[in-house]
Amino acid sequence: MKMIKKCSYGVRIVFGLLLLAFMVSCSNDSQGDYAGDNALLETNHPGLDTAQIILESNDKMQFDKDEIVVYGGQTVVLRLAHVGTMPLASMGHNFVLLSNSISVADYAKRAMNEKDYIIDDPKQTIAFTRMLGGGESSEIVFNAPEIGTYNFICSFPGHYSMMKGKFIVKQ
Ligand SMILES: [Cu+2]
Repeated sequence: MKMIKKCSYGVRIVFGLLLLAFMVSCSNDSQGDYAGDNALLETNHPGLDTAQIILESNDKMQFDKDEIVVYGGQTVVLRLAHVGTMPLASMGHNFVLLSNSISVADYAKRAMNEKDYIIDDPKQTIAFTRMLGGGESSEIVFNAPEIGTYNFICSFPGHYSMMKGKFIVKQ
């Protein structure tokens, strides 16, 4: 009996730790607290292992940057924040980094027919965030692609003509 009691106590500790880990991981994808995270703003100097990028999107169908610069070999931590208030269904935004083998218009047109407006093919899509509604934010981590200039867009139908920019990987 003593053994069983010890076990269930241990199980409770493990469960507690899992719950804690879950809460911590959820807070990374929190809603609306991006203003408080300005401390982790852009750090994209050459020589750093990690580039931290914060990209904002809004209810006017705009990104706040049309150019993002990182350096070859870096790990990119990119946070997309939707600083508007409109819901995902009418003003959803994501960040999609396109491979060089595909044009923005071609990608956006074909993505309209895909689940979550993402073409599920690493040869066409280098990295992407989930689609966000107003007040939400999301972080992704990916390796900088090889040195060159890439396009990024929001692939919500009709948004790419206004919501696009260059993602530049420098030496
Ligand atoms: Cu959008």
